[in-house]
Amino acid sequence: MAIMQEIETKLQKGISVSTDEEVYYALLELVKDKAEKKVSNKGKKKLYYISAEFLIGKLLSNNLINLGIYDEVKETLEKNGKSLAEIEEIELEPSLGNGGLGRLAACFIDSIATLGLNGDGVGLNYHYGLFKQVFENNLQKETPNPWITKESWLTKTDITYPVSFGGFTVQSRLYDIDVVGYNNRTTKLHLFDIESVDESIVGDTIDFDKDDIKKNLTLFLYPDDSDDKGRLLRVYQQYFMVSNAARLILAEAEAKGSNLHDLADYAAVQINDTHPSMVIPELIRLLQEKGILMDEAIEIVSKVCAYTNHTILAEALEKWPISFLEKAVPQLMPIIRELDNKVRAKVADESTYIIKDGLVHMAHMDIHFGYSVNGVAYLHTEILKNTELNNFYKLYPEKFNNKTNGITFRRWLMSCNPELSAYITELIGDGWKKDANELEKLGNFINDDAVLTKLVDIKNAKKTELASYLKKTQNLDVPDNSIFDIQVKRLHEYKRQQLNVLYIIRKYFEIKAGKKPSTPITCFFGAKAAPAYIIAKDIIHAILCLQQIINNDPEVSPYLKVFMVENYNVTLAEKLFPAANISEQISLASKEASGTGNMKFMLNGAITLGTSDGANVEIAELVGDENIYVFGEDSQTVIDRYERGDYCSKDYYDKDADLKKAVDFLVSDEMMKVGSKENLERLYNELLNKDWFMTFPDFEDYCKTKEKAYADYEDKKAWAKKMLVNISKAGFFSSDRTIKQYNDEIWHLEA
Ligand code: GLG
Repeated sequence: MAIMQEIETKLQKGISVSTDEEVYYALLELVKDKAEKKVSNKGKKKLYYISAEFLIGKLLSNNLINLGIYDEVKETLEKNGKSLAEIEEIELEPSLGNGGLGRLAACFIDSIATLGLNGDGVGLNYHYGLFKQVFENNLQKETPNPWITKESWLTKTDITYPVSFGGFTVQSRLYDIDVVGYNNRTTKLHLFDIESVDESIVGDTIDFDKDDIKKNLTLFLYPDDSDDKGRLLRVYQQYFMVSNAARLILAEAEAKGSNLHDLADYAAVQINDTHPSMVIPELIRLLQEKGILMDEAIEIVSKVCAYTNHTILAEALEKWPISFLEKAVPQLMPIIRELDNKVRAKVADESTYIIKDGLVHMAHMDIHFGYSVNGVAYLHTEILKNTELNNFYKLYPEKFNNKTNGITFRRWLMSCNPELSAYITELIGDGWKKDANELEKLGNFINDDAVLTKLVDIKNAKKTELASYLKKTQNLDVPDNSIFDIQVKRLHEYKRQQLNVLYIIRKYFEIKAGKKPSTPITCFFGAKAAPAYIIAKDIIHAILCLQQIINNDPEVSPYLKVFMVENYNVTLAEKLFPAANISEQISLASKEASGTGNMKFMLNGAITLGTSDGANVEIAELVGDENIYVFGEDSQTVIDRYERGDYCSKDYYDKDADLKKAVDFLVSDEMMKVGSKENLERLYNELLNKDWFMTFPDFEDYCKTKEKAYADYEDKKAWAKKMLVNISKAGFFSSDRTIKQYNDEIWHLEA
């Protein structure tokens, strides 16, 4: 049947006489039908990618692309006076993740499906995603972010398990989302929920009663964990997730003929950061219930579970008080104690014990009782081996391995930048869609002026598109003839949005003093700060104040503008990456495990301005010095300075007049006029007395390197060559490559 007819059958009327909303729901159903009919890999061994977050973003376009019907649907709609872009606006984004870790999980299931591997995602069906960010008085406010409408991508299944907590039991329910691979198979995202969740306890804010677990268990993604109740709820969520996962794993293995002693032939579990770590003791517990003795159960599980570390920041390595686990999941504590005893019996190094000072160290359990430990970029894995987890590396060198992150090119090029995608295909054919390394063929056009011009044209068109989208949705007046310099990622001090802020202030003074840039500059930020992260919110405040001051200053605004886009999410990301000229990747060296935004920018022809951190290091190696702007101290220098503990930000402030002027501006009369004294003073004091993420030592080099990038931008042709090289070398960062490596080296599934 022609697509037109299929859509109209769903609508039971003509497309042209239907509303956008009706067409959206018709397309949703159509895609779900088609996805259901695709076969999935039914091989013996299956991967379970367990993750507290799957930041899937809107699914309509991506699914249409992967089903191979995107163009046809788009044209059909156009013929009937409809625009796919507008219909997409109806879809609510499932913001089921905070940032990179959650988005990575979403890219991974896309690649698992595309490669036709037998693997599913397992997580939670949060009724509200990460909060919606609203700006009021130049401050971030958090409001609830619902995404489930009566028809959605979720399909209710009959799978349900009783899950017991200390003192009560809940009944779970599994909902599935079909994940369509590119022109290939499908796989499932399994999201567990309970039916007693009560959305009516949510008002206009994200505060809610955290006591009644039956009503709030899956209500929100990561509730505010600044207080004990929020942290405790997180333990309930995590156990609920892994207990369901463990039951599903055992049931599916048994259904395929496993006697459970051979579980490792049927299942591999990837533990995405420590949030799902309790799956280890839970699997052991369930195996015991099925009659397997403790020692053997431990051995079985140790051959099934593998752990991915995503950060070296201490606060993100979860350590739960024993009292929390005793209250929420008392049935696990004897098992965790037994695991700890086993470690104590064989290992002398106390720093690796699971239970220490009343805390259960989740990562320690993963490393001792998992068969693989991986970092997410070359540098990150080296730091884990040589510094952060060195004590574990000495015990189990064979367990450690690197899997440099990747992104799905279906969403991050084909879907978000169809113009560039089509042009690439025109030049080199469409083999790159299945084998991203073929992008290298673009290198043949490095001296082809027509190609270089066209790349710039496409970039300019995407800039105009972003500008009009931001006008329409956020009423921002973005000059599209300027350099688009973009920093989008979660707000965190280690990512150093504050360093970018200090540069902008310096530039503002420079322009005021008469030194005007040849091409105007537009600095974009997009970031949510965790609701309880005070300094991060102060940084947002400073950016919004600067935006107000600079954009309204007639002397400066023709040359420099600042925009903090509201509610940065996957949907906005898809508009920002294609429009960027400069990609800001300025984390303190050693602190960003990988980054994945850096890859999305590169793939869309933005040039990286970054430190030698995370995957930036690999980007630099691939594109060469000419095609990236690297600045700042290297990771070893930073690690050594932390080790010495002698960093004093004030020394830098006293020595560098420009830096001093920029820092002082934070508490100037101009800023106080538009901002809040409390927030601005706190940020000022933090930088001057602490600056834990060492922005000051990198300030000078950052400014110098950024000026060099802006100056280079003036040579249009030379810049276009840099763009071409970046795109052509991005193939390595396809998540298809990453997933293939996970499979070849960790999971060993049959394709
Ligand atoms: C982490 C890290 C990022 C990394 C991402 C995916 O901070 O550097 O790219 O995981 O591995 N918590 C995160 O988002």
